[in-house]
Amino acid sequence: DIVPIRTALISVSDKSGLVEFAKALAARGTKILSTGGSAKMLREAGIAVTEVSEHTGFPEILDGRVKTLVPQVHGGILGKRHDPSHIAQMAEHGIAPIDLVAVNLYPFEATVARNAEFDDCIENIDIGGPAMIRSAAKNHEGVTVLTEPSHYARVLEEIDAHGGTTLSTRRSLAAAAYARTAAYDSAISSWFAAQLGESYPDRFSFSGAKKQELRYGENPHQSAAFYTSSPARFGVATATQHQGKELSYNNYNDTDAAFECVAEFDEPAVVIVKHANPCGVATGTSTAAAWDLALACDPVSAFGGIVALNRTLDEETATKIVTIFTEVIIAPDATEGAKQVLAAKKNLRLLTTGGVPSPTQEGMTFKSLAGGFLVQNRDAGRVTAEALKIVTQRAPTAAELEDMLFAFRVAKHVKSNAIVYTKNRATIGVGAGQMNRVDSARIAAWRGKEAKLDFTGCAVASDAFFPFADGLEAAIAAGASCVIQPGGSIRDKEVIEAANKAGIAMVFTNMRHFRH
Ligand code: 93A
Repeated sequence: DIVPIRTALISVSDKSGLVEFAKALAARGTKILSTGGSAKMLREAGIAVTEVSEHTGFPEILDGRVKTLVPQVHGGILGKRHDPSHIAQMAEHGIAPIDLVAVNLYPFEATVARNAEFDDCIENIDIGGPAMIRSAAKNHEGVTVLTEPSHYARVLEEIDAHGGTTLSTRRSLAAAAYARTAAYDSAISSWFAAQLGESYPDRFSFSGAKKQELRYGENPHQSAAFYTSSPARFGVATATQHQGKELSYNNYNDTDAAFECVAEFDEPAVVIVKHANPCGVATGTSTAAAWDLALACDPVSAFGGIVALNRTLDEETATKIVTIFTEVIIAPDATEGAKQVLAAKKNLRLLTTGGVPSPTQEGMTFKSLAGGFLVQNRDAGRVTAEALKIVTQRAPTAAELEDMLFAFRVAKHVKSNAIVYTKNRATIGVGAGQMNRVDSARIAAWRGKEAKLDFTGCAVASDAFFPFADGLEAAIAAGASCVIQPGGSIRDKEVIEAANKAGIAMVFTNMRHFRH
């Protein structure tokens, strides 16, 4: 099953390693066919090369849009090497076999990443390249296909060892080839959907570039990797790591949750996350002030947590954070002073993202199921003061309104059932991931009171409506004076009556934020 490489077709946009590879092939007696730019580079390096246009007798036309889309190329790649009829037809039409195809594609993803104009992106959609890659991969029985520079050394080693490539290598390269063209087309379709101004779950296709192989997954016996996808969003995908060991799967998940939550706030804010749930969120006049309040919410859980800031990490805040064991700090940027403070903590990881993402940016999220995955638009919903409907006899004060909106924004980032108590734009109790709302209301208050926090006159947010009055009553018993919740339960009347009876203010958002 060894196939010697007599003729190779080289057409690459990423020209790294190209000259060395072609030189090595030529030295082993391979005839090299190549397209315009690739041929020019090889010729300048003193390598004997035949232009594809010369080989086919057909010039590159339409500004290079048609270079290799001709029968001499595709017939040469696709013809079966051991089929007498194919051999006869190739001879009849003067088509010579091509044994190796080294093609990498127009840099569509990189063009999108640099925010190029629409027409520029369109021009960078490669047609001939994927066609050759797919042809060569289909006919891997007789053809070797290389789709990235890292494949060059592997193939050369095999040629030296066996005088050609083995079937198992050709099959493995064919699989890599189809993975590449699939990812390429997905990148194009995702970009196209985004150009239309909306994201469409009904035509979702995942395209990701592997950013990092992870040490393991959620548990040590699972393997894992981090893929990034477009369009870009400030966060773990754009982050630069300044110190500490590699982030793990769980670190990435938690760090993402923390940064997405902190991005909700306009004023300086700090979020501390444990197991993808915030255990302390606060805003303040500075991030240092916000840190104190966020930590006070639940200092027990904050141990070994992930800290996110929506401002540049400064020295004062860094000095405070390092007093407790912290896994990761993520911020748009960090001052030199802050970096120096963290440098003493070798295991603490610092990530800077270059910016804060917009909470209302469109995008997709997905969740895997056995045998498939669910796709939806990301929760870009954002309740404003104007959208609130006061449903109780007592109207909230301006300060209560502010606190309620803050609480509801936090609740959006807490696993359901979510109940969030806040005071002065800082959380004082977070109830997450319970199977009923009344337990969430009780647990959050119990936790806050363990931390010696005063609940009198606090605000409470619920991510979804109270199905019964009991959850609300638990919040009132804890000390809440105002409540923000979506409303919409068939028992809303009972719930409103319980609020009126206690003399508290309640507003409906008409938007819920489940996060399961
Ligand atoms: O414009 S294309 O879609 N039409 C083609 O016929 C074609 N043939 C090769 N793009 C085509 N290519 C691509 O050109 C290759 O995939 C490669 O990325 C690039 C190499 O061009 P050059 O050798 O001129 O730099």
